[in-house]
Amino acid sequence: MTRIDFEGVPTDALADSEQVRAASNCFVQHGYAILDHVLPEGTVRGLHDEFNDRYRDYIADREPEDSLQVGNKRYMIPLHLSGGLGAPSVYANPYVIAVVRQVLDAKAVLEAFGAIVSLSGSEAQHPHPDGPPLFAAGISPLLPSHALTFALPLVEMNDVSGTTALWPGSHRWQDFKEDELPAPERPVIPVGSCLLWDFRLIHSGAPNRSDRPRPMVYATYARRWYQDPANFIKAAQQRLVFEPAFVDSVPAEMRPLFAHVGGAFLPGEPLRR
Ligand SMILES: O=C(O)CCC(=O)C(=O)O
Repeated sequence: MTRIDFEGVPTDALADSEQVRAASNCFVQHGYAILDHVLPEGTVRGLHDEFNDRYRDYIADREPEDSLQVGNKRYMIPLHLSGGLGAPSVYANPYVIAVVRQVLDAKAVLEAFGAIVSLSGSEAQHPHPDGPPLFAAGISPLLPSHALTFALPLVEMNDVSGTTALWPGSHRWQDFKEDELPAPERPVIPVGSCLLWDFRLIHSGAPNRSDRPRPMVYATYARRWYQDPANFIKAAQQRLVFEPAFVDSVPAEMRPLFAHVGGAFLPGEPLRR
């Protein structure tokens, strides 16, 4: 599997860097990108502690009203955009955003933010894409990406804790039969690395055979006109959770990520008429 190492890569002029170009090419061609060293290991260990502390009520085999069960012993929960988990280095990591802006659009938005918790003993998910085809199954695989999932594991993802199994290239498939799929790729994602996959890519959370939960922070980045139609199906689920004061803390160059939010930080550009 292709991996791109961002250790020590300066964050200015990232769009022109060979690393961002390589990650974007891999994403467009294979439907995924693995980015190593996007955050220091110690920072992510701190995020894990914070998660265990702030979200301890969610680390259980039950579905709270604001959460969604996404498999056996596996839950998608909202994360409040505050504290370390809500820091710009997480929701707007410069390396990740540089790739997002190349593979989606310079005006891509943060559509949803939360965590997926795979509890000890969770079973494999059914292989799935994150959303239905755009327009039609014949057209969707031909199009550029419209949305992607960012996954930042808070513990190493491997054969024991479980990883996200991927079927590279499947974002270009018109259809698939679960029982005819080839063997997937099962990347090890160390603490401090992350995984991006196209919303159309077939993937599956692998079983957690360890004795502890395996949480991952996730974000959905999307073209501004797209709203995930599949993963927010309960009234109490919220895509983004933040206090009004959060708005002022968003770095200016990251404000376009919130351009779709009610009372948007940035107006859209008017059409020339
Ligand atoms: O748990 C994982 O590794 C992936 C979860 C996932 O793909 C999903 O819930 O859609």
